[in-house]
Amino acid sequence: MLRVDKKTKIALLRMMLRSRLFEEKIVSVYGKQDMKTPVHLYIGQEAVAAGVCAHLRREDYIFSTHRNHGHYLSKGADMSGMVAELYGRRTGCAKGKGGSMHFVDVSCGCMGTTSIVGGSIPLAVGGALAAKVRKEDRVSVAFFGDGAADEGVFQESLNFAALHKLPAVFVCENNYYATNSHQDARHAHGNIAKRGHAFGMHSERCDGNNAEAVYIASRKAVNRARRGLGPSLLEFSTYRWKGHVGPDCDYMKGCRPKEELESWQKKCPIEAYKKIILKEHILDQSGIDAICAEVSSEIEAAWSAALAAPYPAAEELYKDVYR
Ligand SMILES: Cc1ncc(C[n+]2csc(CCOP(=O)(O)OP(=O)(O)O)c2C)c(N)n1
Ligand SMILES: [Mg+2]
Repeated sequence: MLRVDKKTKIALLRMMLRSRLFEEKIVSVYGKQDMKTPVHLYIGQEAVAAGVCAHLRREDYIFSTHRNHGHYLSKGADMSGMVAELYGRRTGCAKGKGGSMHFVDVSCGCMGTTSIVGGSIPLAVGGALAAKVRKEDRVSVAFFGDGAADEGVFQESLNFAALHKLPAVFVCENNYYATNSHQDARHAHGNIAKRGHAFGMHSERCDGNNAEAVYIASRKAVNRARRGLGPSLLEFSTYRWKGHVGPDCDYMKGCRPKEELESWQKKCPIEAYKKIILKEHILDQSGIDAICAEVSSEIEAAWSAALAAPYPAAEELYKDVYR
């Protein structure tokens, strides 16, 4: 395995902690019911966003899904704009009119998210095609779930990107469920990465709860895209801890076995990585605590600013929206 340097290790841990603590804050306040947007939480999957986005430059594009918070934070989107959007405030990244599923921050390549399952995939292909046509040095990444691999547009997009050798990276986060439907009930073959081989594309499947494994697989895919070698398909095996939507766990509703959730919680990407960081003497416990404290104050500041911000004015209701 290629080595990961010390600075990158700390950056990966910080990124994962930002996603985790941000969403734990959502969980802690959601019951107050003043955050009206539905939220699809990413808790448990943080290593994927951190490991992929660690290779992306500000001008690279990402296109994301309903489960987007970790992707946006890892790509460098402004946290205050995200929190304000969750509360429907005018200072939100979509001016308070989109909510969690419609984050956008074009200034850092966060090109938008779509709640249409599979929608991020052709959009990222469009971003990659634009970069190629305009001769811009940009990589375009599509994040999507195993459920999106059910859609015909997934196959069509892989084919088009491979045919035109586009600088795209397809990142499938296989958390084994599309809402409450297990992959075994939907896919004739469980290996999604293999579908990339049908289009002659570099494809890899790896442990999505291992931040460094994600980092190393993504490095190859992003470098290939930058060097004009065409697109890659990466499948990361992972698991979401919360229900499909909302702050609660869903095993008590019979959506999946409690033991399954517990076995994945034992493989927490953040706890596993903290152990490595400590074992390799990259940081000691006080160093890790200091990162948590910094991230927590960033979160508190973003929350205070959002709650103090105004709602959009009534006369802005139809501005910036399609109707
Ligand atoms: C085209 C389309 N079909 C169905 C839905 C309803 N829906 C929303 S999320 C979801 C499951 C998506 O599963 P997956 O792609 O694996 O992402 P995950 O929620 O696991 O992150 C479904 C079926 C939708 N939004 N769009
Ligand atoms: Mg899924």
